[in-house]
Amino acid sequence: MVSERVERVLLSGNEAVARGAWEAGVAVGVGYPGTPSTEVLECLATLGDARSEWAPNEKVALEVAVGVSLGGRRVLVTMKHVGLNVAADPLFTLAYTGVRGGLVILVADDPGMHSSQNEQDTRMLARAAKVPVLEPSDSQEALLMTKAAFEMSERFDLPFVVRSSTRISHSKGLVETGARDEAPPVGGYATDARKYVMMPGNARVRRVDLESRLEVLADESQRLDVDRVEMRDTVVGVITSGVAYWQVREALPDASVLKLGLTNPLSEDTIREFAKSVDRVAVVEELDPYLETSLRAMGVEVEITSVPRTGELTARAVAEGLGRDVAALREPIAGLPGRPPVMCPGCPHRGVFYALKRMRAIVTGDIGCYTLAALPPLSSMDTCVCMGASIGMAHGLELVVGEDDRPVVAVIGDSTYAHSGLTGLVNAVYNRGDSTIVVLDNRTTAMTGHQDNPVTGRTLMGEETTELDLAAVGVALGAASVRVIDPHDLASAEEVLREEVARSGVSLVVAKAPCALLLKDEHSPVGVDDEACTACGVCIRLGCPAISKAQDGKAFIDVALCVGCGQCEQVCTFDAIVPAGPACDIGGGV
Ligand SMILES: Cc1ncc(C[n+]2csc(CCOP(=O)(O)OP(=O)(O)O)c2C)c(N)n1
Repeated sequence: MVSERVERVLLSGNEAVARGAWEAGVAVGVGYPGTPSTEVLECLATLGDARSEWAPNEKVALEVAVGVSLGGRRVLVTMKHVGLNVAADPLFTLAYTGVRGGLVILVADDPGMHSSQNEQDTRMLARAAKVPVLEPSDSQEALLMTKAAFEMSERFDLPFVVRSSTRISHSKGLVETGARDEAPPVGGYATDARKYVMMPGNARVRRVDLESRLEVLADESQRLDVDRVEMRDTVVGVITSGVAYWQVREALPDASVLKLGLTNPLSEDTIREFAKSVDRVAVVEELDPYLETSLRAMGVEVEITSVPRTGELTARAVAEGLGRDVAALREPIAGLPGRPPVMCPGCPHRGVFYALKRMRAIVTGDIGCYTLAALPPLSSMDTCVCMGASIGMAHGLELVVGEDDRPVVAVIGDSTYAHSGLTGLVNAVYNRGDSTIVVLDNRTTAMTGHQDNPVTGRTLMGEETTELDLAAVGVALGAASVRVIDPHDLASAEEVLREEVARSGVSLVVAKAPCALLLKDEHSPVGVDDEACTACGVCIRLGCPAISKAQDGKAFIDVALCVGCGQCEQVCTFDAIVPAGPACDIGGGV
C-alpha cells in the first residue's frame, strides 16, 4: 500500500507501476487480471484520484483505454503476457492512430510459467505491433519508467508498453515516490477522422507516419535517459535488459554493462558506442533472442550469448553460459518437498468433475482453478489451451466424434466465460451444434486472487452493479436448454449432466456455488466414524485435501481443513462421515 506523503517506501514492482501511473496523473486504469500483473490495478484502485476498472477481457480493456486517451486523459492498461494476444487486434492499429492522452500498457511476462499456460516474450509481439517497449529492472525503475512512459506516449504520439516479469512484479524494493501531476497537458476530445478512422485511405497515410514517429523516437532515444552504461572491466561488455541485469551483476560483477531501458526501438548509437568500448560483446536476456538478433542485424558482433532460451534465468546459468566459474554461485536448494496445486477443500468445482468422471466424458477444459481437475485422482479434464477455448473445441470435437463415443462436455469458469466463452456459445448455437457447456460459477475470479467480474455484481471500485445473469444470457443466445445446478449436490448434478448430454441442441448448465474461500466463517466440519468406515477409499477419490488415508487404511478428515461442503458424506455408502465431534476421529481437535 502506498501513501502520498511517504517519500521512500518499500514497493513491489506492481505497486510501483501503479504509483508511477498515479504520479503521472492517470485518470483511468483498466485491465484484466492475470499473474503476475494483477496487483497493479488493485493497487491503483486504492490510491484515489483515478478510476480503476476490470474489463471482461484484455481487448475490451485496451479499447476502453483508447477511448480515455481520445478524450484527452492519461490511461493505464494492465494484463499478463497472454493478455496481449487477446488485445493484439486493437494494439496493432493503435500504433497507426497514435494517442491523445498518454496510453501505457503494463504487460507482465511469466518466464518459467509459474502461473501460465505458455512462456512468451512480450518484446517480440510489441515489436511486431510497432509499439515501443520500456523494461524496468526493479521497483524504482518501474515507477520512473511508467511515469515517463506517459509523457513519451504523448510526445511521440504512440502507445507505450512497460514490460515487467514475475521477479520484477513481485519483488519489493525501496522506492522514492513523488507528487501527483494533477494536470497532464493534453486538451479534451477533438474530432480528427484522418487520424482515428483507420479505413484504407487514412491507414496508408498513418502507416507511413508510424515509421517516422518510431524513427524520431529512436533518434531521440539517447536523450531519454532510460538506457544505462556501467563501465568496469572492458574484456567483456554485456548488453542486457529487465531482470536479466541482476543475473549479470551477480554472475559477472566486474563486467561492463549496457542496461537497455528502451528495448523497442533500440538506441543504435548507444549500442554501437558501448560495443566499441569493450573487447567482446555478450548478450544476456531472458526468453527469446530478441536483443541478440537485433544486434546482429545491426552488424554488432555478438560473441557470447549461450544462456537458456526457456525458463527463468539464474546467475548460475548466466555464468555457465559465459564460461565463468560457477563455484561461488549458489544452486537452488535441492530436495524440497513439492507442493503441487490442488483444489481447495469444499471447492464447488469438485462436484462437477466427480460427475463428469463417472460419465466418462471427454472434457474440453479452460483456464482457472478448475484446470486442476486434470490431476489425479479426478483426472477428468482433457484439454486446456487458452481462455475461452473449451467451448469451440467441444463443438469441433462433436463435429467428428461418433454418436457412440464418450459424451463431450465443455467446462469454463464464470470469469473465463465472460472473457471469451460467450462467442463460443453463439457459434455452437449458430452452427446447429449439440454441445453441453458447463459454466462453473463460483461467484469470483478465484485463480488470480478473487477479483470481481461481470458475474459477481460488484466493480473493482467496490460499487454494486448489474450482474451478468448467466442463465438469462444462455436463453437469449439461443441455447436449447439452460439449467442451474448446485454442484455440491452430487446425485442431482450428475443426473442433470447426463440428461443434458443426451439432449440434442446446445445445453448450458450453470453450476452455481460460491468459492469455498469466500465462505471462511461458515464451517461445519465433518469427521470419520472409525467404527463405520470400511476403508473402501471412495471418499479419497474426490481428491479433497482434507481427506487422507490413516495407517489402518481408513479415511481421516482434517477438521482444520474441512469446510463441511457435504460432498464426501454423499459418496460414503457406509454413513461413516458424520459431523465432527466426539464420535469421530477428529484428528487433533477442533
Ligand atoms: C488471456 C489470459 N488472461 C488472463 C489469464 C489469467 N487467468 C487465468 S485463469 C483466469 C480466470 C479464472 O477465473 P474463472 O474462470 O472464474 O475460474 P476460477 O479460477 O474462479 O475457478 C485468469 C484471469 C490467462 N491465463 N489468459
